[in-house]
Amino acid sequence: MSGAITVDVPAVLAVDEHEARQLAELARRLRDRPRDDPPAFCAAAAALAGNVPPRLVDAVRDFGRDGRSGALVLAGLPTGPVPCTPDGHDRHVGERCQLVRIQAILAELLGHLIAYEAEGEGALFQDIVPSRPAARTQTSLSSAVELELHTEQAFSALRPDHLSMACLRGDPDARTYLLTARQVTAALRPDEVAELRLPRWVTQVDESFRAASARFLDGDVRGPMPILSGPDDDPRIVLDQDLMRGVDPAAQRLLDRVIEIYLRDRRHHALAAGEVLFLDNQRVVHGRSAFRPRFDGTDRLVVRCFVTRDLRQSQHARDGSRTVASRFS
Ligand SMILES: O=C(O)CCC(=O)C(=O)O
Ligand SMILES: [Fe+2]
Repeated sequence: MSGAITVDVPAVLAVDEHEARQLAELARRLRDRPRDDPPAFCAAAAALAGNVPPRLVDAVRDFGRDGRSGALVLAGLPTGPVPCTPDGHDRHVGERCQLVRIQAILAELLGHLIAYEAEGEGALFQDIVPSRPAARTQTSLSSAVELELHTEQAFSALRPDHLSMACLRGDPDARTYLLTARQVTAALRPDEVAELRLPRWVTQVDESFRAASARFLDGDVRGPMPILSGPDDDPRIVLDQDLMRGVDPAAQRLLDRVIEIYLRDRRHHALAAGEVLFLDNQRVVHGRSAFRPRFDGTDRLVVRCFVTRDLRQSQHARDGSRTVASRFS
């Protein structure tokens, strides 16, 4: 056991009025539309990131350097006018909002925005909204069932380092669940931790990625891979409750044990309007509670984007754009 965890998960930083006004002004200066020319949009966002108030620069950069708390929330940000919540993710209403432009600028402080062909039609910003047909699926559009714990793109070597969710309209019942790798190691015996560091789990490719590509260069089943890796005092975790299986019954039992720890020890945050969450996809696994949408335009409206620390890693898969082609995922 490595002792109690003292860091709040997630850390919440309330932006003051002056900082909020400065960010709103930066968002106004980010005129490009993300879908017209994604690399130009990202370059403009990165240039504006130099003018973010220093306290927020420090918070975002510190989180990027040492993401052990797993998640950071900036609260009290201006949203600008918020459109009606659509009933699917193909309308791309979020990317036009002021809050999402602020999210883009902050994301470019943390690393580099990156998109995936199979996620939201390859757009940098994806509307995460409850959809009636997807209500019971294991996708971000679900609501009637709990979205089980996962690493974003556990199966892919090109998975994002961070993901971000900007909340335009909240739902107090929709709780984003978080469990850090350190919570896992703190709850297990040393021999169990050592076993989690062995390559004993295989992971299937997510359904949406399979739909987007006829053939994957890395095949349909990935691994065997370890669940934990990295330094003892700063472990990394890759896990997917839905898509990952142990290579034998003992490995499966250990995976089930981690899921029990998640159900017992997970922290949660219900995103509220004006909040931007950054989540460290190497150090924390996440999920979401079920909630009850009304499908009347007033449901939860969250905009998701992904960040990589090293754009070169995916250069071969992006063809000069910011979108990773599915067959490389
Ligand atoms: O909606 C949430 O809070 C989490 C959804 C999720 O896991 C995702 O979009 O990656
Ligand atoms: Fe997710």
